[in-house]
Amino acid sequence: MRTLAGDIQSVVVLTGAGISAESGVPTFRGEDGLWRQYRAEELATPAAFHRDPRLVWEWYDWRRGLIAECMPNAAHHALARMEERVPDFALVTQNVDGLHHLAGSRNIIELHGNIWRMRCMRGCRPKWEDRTVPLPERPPHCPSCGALTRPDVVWFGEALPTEALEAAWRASERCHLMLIVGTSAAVHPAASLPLVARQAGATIVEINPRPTPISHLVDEILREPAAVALPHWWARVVSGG
Ligand code: BJW
Ligand code: ZN
Repeated sequence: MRTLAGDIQSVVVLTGAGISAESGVPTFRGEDGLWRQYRAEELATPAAFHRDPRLVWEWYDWRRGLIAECMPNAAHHALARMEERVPDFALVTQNVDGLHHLAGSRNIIELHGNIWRMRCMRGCRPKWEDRTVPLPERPPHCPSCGALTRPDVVWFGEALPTEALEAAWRASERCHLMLIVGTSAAVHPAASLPLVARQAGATIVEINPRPTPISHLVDEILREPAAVALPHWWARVVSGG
């Protein structure tokens, strides 16, 4: 493998739904990715919410219920340990499940928001955390003004939070090593970050049981589940093997 001791001075990890699969969180595009007969692309949109907020909230309420029962797995924990050893470390996640926080990671950049945060559609108050499952009403309404409430996540066609995207972009430009874990790399701009790192000369490692559109540009591929591969890979890197 090309990973050198110097590479682990500056590391970006890009995670997707696959890292939480072994914790029991369904992925979006795998066999378990369908909810009722819907695909993520049909529900995670402003148009879907506008058309049928109750349906969209039923999906989120179902997912919140599932996630509430899930614990971080060995891959989440390995990343928290990695952060302690790497001087310049950023964990860029597309996941909204909060499992990286639970595992103890600190420098987390959430590109697609967080399923436990709510926001008023009128924007009358700052965003707030609400961990109630199941929700007493679907769709829920703003406790201050009574308008519709939405989950503070990023739907298709919506801009990613500027600060998060800029931080992820900068970290990708300067990292020596990018580790890509459990993402289909189908959704942009997150899927462009490996390209940014590659063009800046970083070593790229992919951990995913299946090939993805970015597999051709990586230096090392581990075709194994993250909870197996990630702790082994990290142990190998720190032991210099
Ligand atoms: C395992 C495993 C195990 C299984 N271990 N691995 C450029 C080109 C083409 C299109 C676009 C483009 N730029 C923008 C677009 C449009 C669009 C887009 O990308 N469309 C594509 C689908 C074609 N992007 C957007 O609309 C984005 N917004 C945007 O660009 O705005 C521009 C703008 C600017 C200014 C003003 C206005 C607009 C927004 C994208 C938002 C994505 N949102 C979602 C929902 C979030 C909320 C929620 O959770 O409900 O994010 S969709 C969904 O996909 C979710 C995920 O974060 C995201 C990525 O999915 P992920 O994590 O990769 O999961 P899966 O299921 O796809 O893959 C799992 C992987 O794990 C698989 O590979 C498995 O093999 C693997 N796996 N078990 C390791 N045990
Ligand atoms: Zn309000």
